[in-house]
Amino acid sequence: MPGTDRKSPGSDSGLLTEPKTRTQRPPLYKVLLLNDDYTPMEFVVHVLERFFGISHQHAVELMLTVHRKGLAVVGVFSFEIAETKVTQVMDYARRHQHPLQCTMEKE
Ligand code: TYC
Repeated sequence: MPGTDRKSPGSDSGLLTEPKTRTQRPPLYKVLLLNDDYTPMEFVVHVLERFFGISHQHAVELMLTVHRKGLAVVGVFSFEIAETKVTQVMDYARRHQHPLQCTMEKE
């Protein structure tokens, strides 16, 4: 029947065509640690190890980068994971009465 032979050679079966819309990657968020004059260096190193799974050696280097430059990216995550990390660090710092600040921004 004319018009019903959708898979005949040369007709568009839809199998090799580009999708109508591009698949969107979920946005990523940088988690930043900010320097201050009061939080002890060892506390920052501990936070990086505890909440970001960073090795002791890397944590010391990263803490010193924040100390010298004012801030550093300590991880890149989906929105929900980034938000959880920020909340965990801020709560932990507050409980220990340190003014450490942790924020996130879209990559
Ligand atoms: N500047 C702090 C000090 O000299 C150390 C420090 C490092 C604080 C990193 C916060 O995110 C920070 N004790």
